[in-house]
Amino acid sequence: MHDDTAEVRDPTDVVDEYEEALDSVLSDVDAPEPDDDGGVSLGLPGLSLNRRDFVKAGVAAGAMGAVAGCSSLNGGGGGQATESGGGGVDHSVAPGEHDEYYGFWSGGHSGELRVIGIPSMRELTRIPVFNTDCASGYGYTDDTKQLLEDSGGYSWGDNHHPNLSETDGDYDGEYLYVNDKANGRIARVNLTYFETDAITDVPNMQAIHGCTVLSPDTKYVFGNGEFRAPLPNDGRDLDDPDSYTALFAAVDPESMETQWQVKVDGNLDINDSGKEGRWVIASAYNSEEATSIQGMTRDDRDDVKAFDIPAIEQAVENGNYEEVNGIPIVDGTKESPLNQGDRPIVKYIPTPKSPHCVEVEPNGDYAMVAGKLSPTVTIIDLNKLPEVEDPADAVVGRPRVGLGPLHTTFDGNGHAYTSLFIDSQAVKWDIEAAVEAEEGSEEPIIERQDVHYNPGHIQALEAMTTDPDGEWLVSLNKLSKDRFLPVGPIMPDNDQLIHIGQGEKEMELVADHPAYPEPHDCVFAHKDKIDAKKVYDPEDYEETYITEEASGVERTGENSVHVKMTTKRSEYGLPDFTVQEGDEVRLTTTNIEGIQDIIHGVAIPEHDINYAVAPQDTREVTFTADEPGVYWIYCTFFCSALHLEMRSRMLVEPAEG
Ligand code: K7E
Ligand code: CUA
Repeated sequence: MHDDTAEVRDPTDVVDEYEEALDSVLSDVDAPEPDDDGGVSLGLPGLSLNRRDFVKAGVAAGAMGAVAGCSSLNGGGGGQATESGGGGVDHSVAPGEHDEYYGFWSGGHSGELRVIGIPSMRELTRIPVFNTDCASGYGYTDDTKQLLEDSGGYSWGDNHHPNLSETDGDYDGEYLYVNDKANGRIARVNLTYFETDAITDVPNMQAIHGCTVLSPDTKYVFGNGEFRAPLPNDGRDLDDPDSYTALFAAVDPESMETQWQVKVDGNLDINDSGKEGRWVIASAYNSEEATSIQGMTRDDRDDVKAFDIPAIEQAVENGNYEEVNGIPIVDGTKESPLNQGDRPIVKYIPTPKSPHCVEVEPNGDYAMVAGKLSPTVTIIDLNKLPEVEDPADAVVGRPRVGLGPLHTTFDGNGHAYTSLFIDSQAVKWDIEAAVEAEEGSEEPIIERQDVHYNPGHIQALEAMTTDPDGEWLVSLNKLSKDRFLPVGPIMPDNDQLIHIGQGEKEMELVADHPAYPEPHDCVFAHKDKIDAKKVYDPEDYEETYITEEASGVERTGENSVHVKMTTKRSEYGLPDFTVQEGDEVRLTTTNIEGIQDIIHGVAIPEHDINYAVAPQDTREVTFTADEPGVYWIYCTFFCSALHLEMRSRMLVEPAEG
């Protein structure tokens, strides 16, 4: 397949080109204010960082695999970079002991969630969400197959932002909600059984990126439309980007039905809820409404959107919407009549530059917007937001944190920690000091910790609640490069565990944790907040519980049979059963064991079937027995000393004639 005529480019040229492109779009400390004539004035005088040198070194470290830390790049002051190697604090959990926290990691385009114990970083389980999983049987059993089918029938999803359901601003351990960026879906995971129990394909939206629940009581789950598209997207306006639309969607957390959507100017990246049930703040990077990278990065400011949820609800109630595909769509664009009065439904806050993330700090006073292409974090005062006539006046601080700020997290003691993608650092800063300080000041910076390399999200324990626990922080780094044994060209990501104490200490890098591509975000809950069941409660599912006596084959039609059988150590309720060639076989299996962790599997060779049945659980598969012959059914969970002997036979009789 090698094309000899293809030009192989010098990697150095590629880096130089990238460096130049990045340099041209990175904005200065404070993005220039737009002039009246639409031009731009100069940025803050007196704060002329030699950005080019800065960028060069950062890019070299990123693109060329240089392994040196980036501390030398930050001579500019504002906090000493720390190079620590896991010497002091012990994160190990002794054999047989439990972790203190559950960590729920999104798996990105693997489509799954991963459950990781903190502080040990041990992987406890995986929860299939948008993918299929033959160990659990997710996507193989009838109900889970139906779930994936009903939500679009896609074989994969790209999950980014896990959110735990809240009551009174604290995790209630009921559900986890996560988005599928690829197909515009939101899924719900039941934390009693650690299973996906609902997926909704949100109408009118192609990609949902930001996903958050409304604090403090999970009234809605919100999805941010990142890609602008025609509305409806049915072949109209194909190459007319000006008429494309980005939507913000509210989904009911119980029914999982979309309640309403809001049309906005520009696009929507990531979002977070204030703590009082009024504001949801969303970042954006394409106020230019462009379709090319040059266009999307042209302007030095993009509009962060503040959605006033009760005001939007009022508009819906008043019938102030158009309906598209059955969903009320409220007009939240700048020119909308709903944005002209004294209670606009969406406030637009110009923010430098292509800002990536929004995180609301634990008190609910400030939303932190990381600048991405601006080396700053913009602090929006949510208490001022209702009063100010010009939403820009709600901006109360803008510390300069470093290059490529993406995400921010909190220790609950007045500190923020921001990830710097280009600088490869976690930077700790003082929130009140940043509000006090001049715009662009580095004074609020307390400390910098090198990470390896190029962090995206950064999360501290329970940072999204009103009462974070501090102690540990995880930096989810996109690149690991030389940190692990090479495993071919696709290396794992690197989730690094950093000890932060209660914010009084220096950050200390404690552990590297390779992660299969590509986690984006994670969320942590204290173990006491999650009440996972150890065996199934038959009350919780609809299938009929099968007893040993009820095991048998029932002909339900000319070409259909219902096979019922139990599982226990170490036999199936039926040693064999007979069906006819061409029969549609509905196989219902109940695991009659009542003991934790005694799982049995049901694998049927050459029929593409395998699934797990947990204690007291009942599962069902329906398939066609289309080839006559003998098929051994065997158990796929090593359940006992007689596990290999745990087998049954399906005898498929040839059709007559
Ligand atoms: Cu920054 Cu999808 Cu939250 Cu990835 S997103 S990093
Ligand atoms: Cu049952 Cu192995």
